Amino acid sequence: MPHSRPTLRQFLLKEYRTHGTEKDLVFLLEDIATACRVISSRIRNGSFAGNLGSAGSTNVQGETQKQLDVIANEEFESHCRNCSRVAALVSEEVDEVTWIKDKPAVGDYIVYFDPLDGSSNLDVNLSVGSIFSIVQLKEAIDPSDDRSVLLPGTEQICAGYSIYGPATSLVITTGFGVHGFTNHLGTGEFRLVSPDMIIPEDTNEFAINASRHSFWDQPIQRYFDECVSGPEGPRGKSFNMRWTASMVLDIHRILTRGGVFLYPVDSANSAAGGKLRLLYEANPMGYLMEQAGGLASTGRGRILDVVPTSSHQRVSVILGSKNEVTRIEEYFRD
Ligand code: AHM
Ligand code: MG
Repeated sequence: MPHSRPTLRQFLLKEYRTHGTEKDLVFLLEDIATACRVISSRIRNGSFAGNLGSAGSTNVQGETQKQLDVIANEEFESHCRNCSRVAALVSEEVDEVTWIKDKPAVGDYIVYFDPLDGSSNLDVNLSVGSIFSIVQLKEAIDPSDDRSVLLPGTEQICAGYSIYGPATSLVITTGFGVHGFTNHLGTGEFRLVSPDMIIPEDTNEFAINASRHSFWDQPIQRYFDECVSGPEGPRGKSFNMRWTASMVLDIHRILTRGGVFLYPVDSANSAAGGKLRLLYEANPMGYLMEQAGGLASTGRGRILDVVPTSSHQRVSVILGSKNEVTRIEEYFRD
């Protein structure tokens, strides 16, 4: 019965009482949840509203923006602005930092987000999602300098994602485990369905875009080749492979049943630094992975320790079940 499951508000107020989660963070998370509900509805009705196609513009990464990329960005931004503690927004879809406060102070929040991840899947009616990360300022920063928002993933106090799939889900951490909610259509509430999500340490499933095999570094080729060599190969077992081209979905599957996700730097994307963005894709997913007992690595070190040098910086991403990520890191050391 849906009513036996705590709503997002009930859950967050419990976190406020037991862990001292700030009230303003509770309000901000509720506003983000509302943005996700609205984005979900806009996507479901996209064909009727005629907004599934291209927006006719490109973002700072040089990618063609979908109309729904732009719509999702507007929804995220307007709902985050409700919170009086939000000092700045960093979005995949906006070149510059969006400064909201002219005097960002200690305790204020910066929200980093990818409003519509995997949007190339929209035209073929496959699931997409939103990813977000929240950092709390430990000191006042200068809003005239966009580099002020370049803080490492270790500074995150909250991260999460939403999935617009058969159901609309919201998965969050505020540093006390990872918790999954599903939007209940009857009440309109996000309700807790997966408390304390934990990633199995071992797995026989991996996710990678195998069409890039010829571009990969040797450690990634070795890992992949061993996984597909079956019970007679060095791993002594069969592996399954899944790739949705939507990071939120691949990560959600891994959080649910284990696995490892790889989007490494390779010879074809190294000039850009990789494919996935550090501040609003790798860091939030890395934080969630660690909170669920998994690992998040570049192959050569912890993702959360990477010191950012630009807002839209890309990074090598390997995350998921602990023993697989550790193995891949060993291959890099070899
Ligand atoms: P996006 O933020 O522009 O949608 O790009 C990120 C997406 C990830 O969701 C996904 O893992 C990856 O790009 C897919 O890349 P590829 O098309 O190379 O498979
Ligand atoms: Mg993305």
